[in-house]
Amino acid sequence: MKGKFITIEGSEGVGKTTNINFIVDYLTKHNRRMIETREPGGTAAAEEIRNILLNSNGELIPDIAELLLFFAARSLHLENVILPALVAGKFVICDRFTDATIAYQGYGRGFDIERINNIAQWVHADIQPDLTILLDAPAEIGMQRAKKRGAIDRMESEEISFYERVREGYLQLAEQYNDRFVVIDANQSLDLVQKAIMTHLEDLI
Ligand code: T5A
Repeated sequence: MKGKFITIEGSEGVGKTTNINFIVDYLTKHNRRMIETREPGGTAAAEEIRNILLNSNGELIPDIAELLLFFAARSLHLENVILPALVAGKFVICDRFTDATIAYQGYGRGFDIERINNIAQWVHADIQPDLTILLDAPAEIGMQRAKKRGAIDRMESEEISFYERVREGYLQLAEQYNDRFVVIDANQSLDLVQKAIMTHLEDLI
């Protein structure tokens, strides 16, 4: 792969969208070719799956269906968007990837992590991000920010303890894969968050 795969992770409302815009501006200023994309989503069909996952119109989505839908969307996204961009030498800036499945469906819902890793291996073999930026903040803070921003979706409607487990899961992943993860305190001013992100981008480019 000639390109670089950068993922941005964190629980609800930690500032992923805000900081992805910052990353895109930074790379544009440095004349890097890139695509900006997100999970679940990133292709027409994967965006339809996103709609099902985030707004199920009251229909119960069993946890197993949720897990498999995230991976189905990921498979579409990888084959049709991420891999072609990486092969073409572009930076891929992606809002969430498989770490989110481990944090949300593994630590949050309680699925066996080994089982999730097996599906991940099946769906994307050895494809891993080159850099994963984990924006970390207490679940309470992130939920307050997300609620202030507007209506909440199905995945934002859990008890606070769910997002605390998700945060814990992300921190465990960051420790386990410390070769590609950087953890940034998202509970500080946006200016400081972006200074920290910039340091890591400088290293990467
Ligand atoms: N999911 C996803 C799974 O369960 N499994 C999976 O495998 C995958 C891929 C996707 C949902 O699906 C789940 C996780 C999610 O629940 P999403 O599109 O990723 O959803 O959306 P959210 O995580 O819900 O992202 P949000 O858009 O809610 O939050 P962001 O993008 O993290 O936050 P952002 O940038 O919109 O900021 C929120 C507010 O905070 C302010 C911003 O201005 C904004 O108003 N803010 C700050 N305020 C003060 N200080 C700072 N440092 C700030 N940074 C941002």
